[in-house]
Amino acid sequence: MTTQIGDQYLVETERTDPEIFRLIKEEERYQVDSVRLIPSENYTSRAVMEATGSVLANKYSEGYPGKRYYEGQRVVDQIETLVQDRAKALFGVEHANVQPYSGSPANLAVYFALLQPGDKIMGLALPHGGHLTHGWPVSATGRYYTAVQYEVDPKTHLIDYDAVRAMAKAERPRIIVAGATAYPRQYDFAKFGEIAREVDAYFLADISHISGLIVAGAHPDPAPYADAVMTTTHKTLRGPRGAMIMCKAEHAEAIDKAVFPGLQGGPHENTIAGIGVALKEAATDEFRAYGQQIVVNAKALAGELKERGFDLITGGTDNHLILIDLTGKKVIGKKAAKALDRANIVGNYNTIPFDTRKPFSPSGLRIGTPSVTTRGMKEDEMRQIGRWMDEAIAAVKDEDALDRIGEEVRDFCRQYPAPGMSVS
Ligand code: DSN
Repeated sequence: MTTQIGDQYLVETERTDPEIFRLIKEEERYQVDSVRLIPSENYTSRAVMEATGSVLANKYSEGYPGKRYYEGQRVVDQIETLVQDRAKALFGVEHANVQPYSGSPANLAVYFALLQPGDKIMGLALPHGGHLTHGWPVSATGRYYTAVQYEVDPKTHLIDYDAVRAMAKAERPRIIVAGATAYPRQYDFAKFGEIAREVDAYFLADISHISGLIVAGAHPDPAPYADAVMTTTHKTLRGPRGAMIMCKAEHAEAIDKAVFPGLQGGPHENTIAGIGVALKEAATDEFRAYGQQIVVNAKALAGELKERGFDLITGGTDNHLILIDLTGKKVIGKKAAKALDRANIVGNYNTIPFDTRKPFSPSGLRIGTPSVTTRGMKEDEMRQIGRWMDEAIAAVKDEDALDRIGEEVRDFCRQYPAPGMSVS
């Protein structure tokens, strides 16, 4: 493991804390040498990492630009305003709050802003691809609000908009949430907006997984229909770990008050600066091509897996994500995920709709193409990855075979630079 010439990254960490340095470098090596298929992960640019690790980590800035509770904000105010402006321009929204620490607190902030405790949230059920914070019972969002959960269609595994409409009419939720963590198809945001208006509910679009695709024009945009749009910033958008809430001007004050002082203290201005750098990158033609290629790659990988007899939920994908039902392969999701990891292919075990197994050992495997696309891999590489996945899952108990595949995968990965990484 060597540090490249001119690379000052972690030099001081190496000197003062060799243990942490060694572990970070080990993780860096792992990220370079593996095919990373977790659909919610990515590689940020070095510029994003630098901004996130900058002197801005030294600041406390409770409040908002022009209205802070601390002095010393003459520079920070300019940074946060610039990042807000970039978010508004990129997503075509009237207001952007760039302070949420991550997606879960951001969703909670939306509910805190727009609902009263006990009001009804209607979101996609977690085992059907939804998120904990869309009202699942173990989440605060399911404890402090009343939650009803729609499901996907039992046969097609697609969102059934007639069923969503019927549930909305019967349940009269105060807010309807669209968005998921394991749904491989596009959302009809116009229809969600229409249904929400029919029952006088707010509409929250949680675009965390797909915000980079939306920016790239590879997925329809919810902004014209939604009261609030929440995205994490580290998935397809390729920024640091954080989140943003975007909304119509009429909700701006309520959203801002909900984030601070409602739920959070001082914003992480270093992360906000990193988000700003990512938003600038996302406004380029290069990023547009990247977002389109994520989907092309997901389709290519899905095609290869289908040819090899894998059963894909909904039969394929039209976004960045593939959900595999491994029942027919007679391997449980967790065993497959662990075997793949040994072979340097990293995905995650996941429930599938109507899973008969428990969430900690479900029938499915969730993969996606944002990270491999960032490394410049295209359709041929996706087909190769599909072949290795098939081999590794067939060899689930054969450690020697998995290690041999792992070596091939490592050699392959080293041909594709991982942004921001300094190991060589
Ligand atoms: N944990 C994220 C994911 O992996 O999809 C969602 O919060």
